[in-house]
Amino acid sequence: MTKPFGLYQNPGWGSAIIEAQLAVYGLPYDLIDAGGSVSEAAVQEAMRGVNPLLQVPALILPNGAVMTETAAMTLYLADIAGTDTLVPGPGAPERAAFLRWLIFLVAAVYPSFAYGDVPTRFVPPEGAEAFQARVIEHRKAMWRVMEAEASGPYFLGVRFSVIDIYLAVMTRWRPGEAWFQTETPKLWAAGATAALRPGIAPVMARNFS
Ligand SMILES: N[C@@H](CCC(=O)N[C@@H](CS)C(=O)NCC(=O)O)C(=O)O
Repeated sequence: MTKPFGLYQNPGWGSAIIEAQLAVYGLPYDLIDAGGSVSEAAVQEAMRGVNPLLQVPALILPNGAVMTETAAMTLYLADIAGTDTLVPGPGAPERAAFLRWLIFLVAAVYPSFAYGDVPTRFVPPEGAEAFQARVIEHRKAMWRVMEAEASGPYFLGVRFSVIDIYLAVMTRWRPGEAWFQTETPKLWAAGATAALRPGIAPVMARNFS
C-alpha cells in the first residue's frame, strides 16, 4: 500500500490549498493538527523542527522528506499525480500566465499575511495598528492587479487551475468575502466556482464551516 502524505494543517489556513489538491488527485494523505485552534504558541510548537519559518502548511512526503511552500508543493504534486488537471503543462497556452500568477500569489500576496497578521513581529507595538492597515491596503492593491488580469469563468479563462483553488481559500481571508464580492468580482467568482467542484467542495466545507 502507498504510504500517505502527511499534511500539517489548520482549518481555514493555507493548508486548505494543498488539502484540496491532494483530494482532487486522489492521493492518500493524513491531516496533522498544527495547533491553530489553540494559540500562536501552539502552532510554533507544532511546526518546530518541521518548518524553520514555523509556518503552515508543511507536507511530509511518503519517503519522510519535508516540503514547505505551497507553490513548490503544487508543482510537485502535479508531477506525482502525472496529470495537468490543476497545473497547465509545459506546452499549454496558459502555462506562462499560470506560472506568473502562481508566483505572484505566493511571493507578493501571501507574505502580506505574515506582515499583517502579527505586525508586532515587524514594528513596535505603538506602530502596529497603522502598519497593519497599510499592509491590508497594499494587499487590496495587489488583488486589484490580479482582478485586472482575470478572465472568466476561472482566472485563466475556461481553463480551471490551481490558481482558482488559491482564490477559493484566500478570498475567505482579510479584507474579507464582502470586499472581494464588491471590489474584485472576477476573483471572487473564480474562487467560488472552484469551491463547488468535486473533490474541492468537501475540503472547503471541512475548512470553512
Ligand atoms: N510562503 C508560504 C506561506 C505560508 C504562510 O504564510 N502560512 C501562514 C498560515 S496561512 C502561517 O503559517 N502563518 C503563521 C506565521 O507566519 O507565523 C507558503 O506558500 O506555504
